[in-house]
Amino acid sequence: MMTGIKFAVPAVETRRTAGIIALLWAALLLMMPGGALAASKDAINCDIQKGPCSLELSGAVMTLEITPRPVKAMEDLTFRVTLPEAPKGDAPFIDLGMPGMNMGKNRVSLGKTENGTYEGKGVIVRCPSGKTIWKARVTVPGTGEAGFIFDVVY
Ligand SMILES: [Cu+2]
Repeated sequence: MMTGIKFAVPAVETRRTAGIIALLWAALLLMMPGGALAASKDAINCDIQKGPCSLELSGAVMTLEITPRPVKAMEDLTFRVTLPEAPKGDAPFIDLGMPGMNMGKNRVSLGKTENGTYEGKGVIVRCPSGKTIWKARVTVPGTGEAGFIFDVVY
């Protein structure tokens, strides 16, 4: 019965479909800014397998390097943070986690090296979900924090 009506009034049906599509499109456009923002917050912002990554922190450039490469889960890794100038407060530290997932506490303490960078050892675990996107949140006490999001090899 329904199909019969559809075929009987194709012009009306097409116009209605076009109207619905226009409405959906308008709704999508309205939702876009928020949606894009939510996605970019957890999006990869660092190609850690290629080399050091830099992010802005309080107007200065902070760099993170993880070695050895490829950066693999369940291996002893060295985390190296470079800051334009030595922080006045305590040494920076790193919290390892996954975007949108509670992976428990996994903090890497950093110590100052001879050439003024900060280094520490840590292990990235293998997520049971199989997801490989990890986040290293670097906190510089008294200055702020920035999150490096990257892909890890399992
Ligand atoms: Cu996980």
